[in-house]
Amino acid sequence: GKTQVKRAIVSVSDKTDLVPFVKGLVENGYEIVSTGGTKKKLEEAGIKTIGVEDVTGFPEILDGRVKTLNPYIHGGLLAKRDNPEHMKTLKEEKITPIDLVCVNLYPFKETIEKPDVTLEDAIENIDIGGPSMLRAASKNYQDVTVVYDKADYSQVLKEIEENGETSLETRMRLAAKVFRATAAYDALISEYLNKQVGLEDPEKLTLTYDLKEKMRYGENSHQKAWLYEDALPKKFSILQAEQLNGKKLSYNNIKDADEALRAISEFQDEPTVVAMKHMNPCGIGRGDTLEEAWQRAFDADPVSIFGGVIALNRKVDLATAEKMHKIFLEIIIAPGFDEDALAILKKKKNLRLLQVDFDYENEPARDEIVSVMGGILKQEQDTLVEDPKEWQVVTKVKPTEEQLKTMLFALKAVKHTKSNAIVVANSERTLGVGAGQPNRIDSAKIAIKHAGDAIDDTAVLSSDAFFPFNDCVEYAGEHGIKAIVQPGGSIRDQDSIEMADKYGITMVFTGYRHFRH
Ligand code: 93A
Repeated sequence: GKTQVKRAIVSVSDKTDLVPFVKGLVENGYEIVSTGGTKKKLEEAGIKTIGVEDVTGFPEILDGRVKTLNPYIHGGLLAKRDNPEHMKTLKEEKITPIDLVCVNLYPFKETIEKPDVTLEDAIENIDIGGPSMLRAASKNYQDVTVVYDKADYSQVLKEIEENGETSLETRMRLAAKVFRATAAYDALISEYLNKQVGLEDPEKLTLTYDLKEKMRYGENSHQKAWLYEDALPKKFSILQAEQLNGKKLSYNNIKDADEALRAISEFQDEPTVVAMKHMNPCGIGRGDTLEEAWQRAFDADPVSIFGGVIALNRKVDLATAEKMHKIFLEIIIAPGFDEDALAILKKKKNLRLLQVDFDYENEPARDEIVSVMGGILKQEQDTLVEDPKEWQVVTKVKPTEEQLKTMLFALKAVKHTKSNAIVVANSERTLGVGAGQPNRIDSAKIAIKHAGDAIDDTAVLSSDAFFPFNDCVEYAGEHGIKAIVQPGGSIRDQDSIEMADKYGITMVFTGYRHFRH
């Protein structure tokens, strides 16, 4: 048969699984060219290789910044084997064709993820020579096999063992994979550098997401689904949570858990518990202790909390755990769990326990992205912090300090409730949540009916958007509400103000709407 020697260049940063692959190449008649660290690794494993400097006739220079950037390498990669002119040139210039490239890149992502990374360190980890070889080999996939992902080592070797070469189809697939990878590599570098110089352009969209997991299914069991993770460092995120117990998170779990985490981040000063259900809070409670906060979140809606996603803003103690253990919950998210609390909660095998680093301060508020048919929408997160000093009192009755504090609490709840959103709350907890109705009065009715007898002089009603008519205020007045907080801005505001005055309600305009759809 034809025993023409083939040539591979091997230059990898991630050297796992490399040795058996290269051994296999050698056994199938390949000679190996390699760079400094790779050469060392292969020779330690008893594989003879040609140093890249012996091919280029040039030493590795500038601390390795220039090792493979050379026509003896790139000529060997880019020459078309069926082009006589190309092959003549190789002969004249004494360039040996290269048939296979095995390269993976300087670990830029891993480098910028280090907490104490310097800019200099990051820049040194921008690979130039590696992507150049990968791209050259990929452009010439007709003749060259490019192996970037170690997951492809076994298939490539198998094809070479069986047929002496890879199939054209495989080479094309590998080439396409490389261009996706090098594009993502560069996109991350650009994103990182833009952040460094504070020149982020929100209108430039770079999507640098890696597949984190193929999920069992999506929103329903007949929908396939995938989870992706952006490449930037993060802490306060469900994707960074340490799972201490329970089954894998499902698609819906991740959405609910993320929403619960966003909601709990609003409450930092006092022990607070958010119970999230189908992307709406069914109960938010606060207290002097976490146990008290839990009890109040539970009392807010003991029916809906069944199967809920719970986020707590303090380390879970035994007393709180014992109470939570009594009911069926999907997920519990907290900054930590006391050992005895964990032991109790772990008795339920399926209960998902997530420990998240509650380092909200240092977490950049990434833009939100949703898809529409044929495109995507991006917006900043609603990170607006309401300030009672900026509010406008529009009624004869003025709010008390206590009412203002409850309004702030109710607004934080309504901000994380699907529009049209109405939340009734007192100083301890939400009393009623009206979510997602296509008209505001129905949301108000749901919230007020749910609150029922719990409505007393301390109860506050909050609305995520203005009242188009005075019917919500009237309904609230009829049911004993004494304080309302809403953005204001309707052409019929005056009707609502007069209605509030009629019932002796104090009403405040914030000036900011908090739709969440
Ligand atoms: O510094 S580089 O951008 N310049 C080059 O010419 C070059 N050639 C290969 N980086 C270069 N490489 C990269 O070196 C490869 O992509 C690979 O990640 C790494 C392997 O180096 P070593 O074999 O010394 O461990």
